[in-house]
Amino acid sequence: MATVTRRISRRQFVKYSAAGAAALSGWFGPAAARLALARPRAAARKPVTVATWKHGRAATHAAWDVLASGGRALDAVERGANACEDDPEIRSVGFGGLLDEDGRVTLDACIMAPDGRAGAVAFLEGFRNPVSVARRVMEHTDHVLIVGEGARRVARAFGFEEQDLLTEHAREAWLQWKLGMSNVDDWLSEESHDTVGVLALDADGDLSGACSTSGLAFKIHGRVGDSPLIGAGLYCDNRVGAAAATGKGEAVIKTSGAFLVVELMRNGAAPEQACEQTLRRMIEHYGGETDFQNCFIALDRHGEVGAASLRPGFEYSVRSAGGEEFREAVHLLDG
Ligand code: SD4
Repeated sequence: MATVTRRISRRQFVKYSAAGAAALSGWFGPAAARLALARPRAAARKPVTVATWKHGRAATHAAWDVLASGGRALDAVERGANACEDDPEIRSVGFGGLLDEDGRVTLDACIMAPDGRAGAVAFLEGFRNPVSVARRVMEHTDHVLIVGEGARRVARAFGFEEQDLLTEHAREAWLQWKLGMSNVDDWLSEESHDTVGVLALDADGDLSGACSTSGLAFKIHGRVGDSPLIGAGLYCDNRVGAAAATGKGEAVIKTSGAFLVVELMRNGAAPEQACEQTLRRMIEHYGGETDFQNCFIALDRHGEVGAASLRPGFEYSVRSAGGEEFREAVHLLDG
């Protein structure tokens, strides 16, 4: 096998012009806030659940079973995330998740409850339901985030079954990636956009969220993205709303993505607008130009759902008493 020299990518980002900068800063000014308040709002509803991507359908189905029988949002989001984690065909979450550069499945996840409690695990190996381990961290410790071997110990202590999460598909994809590397390549992870973020509002009006991923495919061993970070990949405030991210985690971390979405909703933005404005902040952070995909879903306390992505192609699944819907999010950039 070829020797791979690892260097971090030195992609250059185009500097934006003074005019562009002025326009970007205008997006966040008072005018934008007034616009947000003036826009007509979609009819609200509860209970309701929303999840990222087409495979979020597995999540919203499982979450809806809980909500429709009067269950709590917290149980709904855990069950929803578990449905994706258990499915080997969903290749960036749980069992069957894509590998890191060393050929290992390492999982990140978090969960947040209506009362503000949160739990998370990162760089977890050998357990297919990291969201449930995160829930144990939340409910049985006074910590928020436990990583690596420590997270494995928590999983073992709570009786989760240890297993090999490697599937043939994931192994083949990793071998292909390895063969395609040369020793003059910069290190680049592949962008796989399959993180599942699940949000739910239950019949009592309580909100919760969960997020689960194997992270970017072929990432550097030990790399952790946004998905287990409260405020980045997920945030939930029962008085306002909840939000989750998918896409390039580094960009989400640098903009405190999910937290910003919720804060914008707190200031009057509708869920879709809050997602859009957060993505604009991300574009601004990257000097006006991005070469990756990022997406947010949001759910406010009235049951209004919204989403937005940097680029086309982000679909998400919504489930309520009105039935099941797939929607394609509005996008800010072409191609
Ligand atoms: C990460 N945000 O680890 C995750 C990857 C992702 O859809 O969302 N994929 O950066």
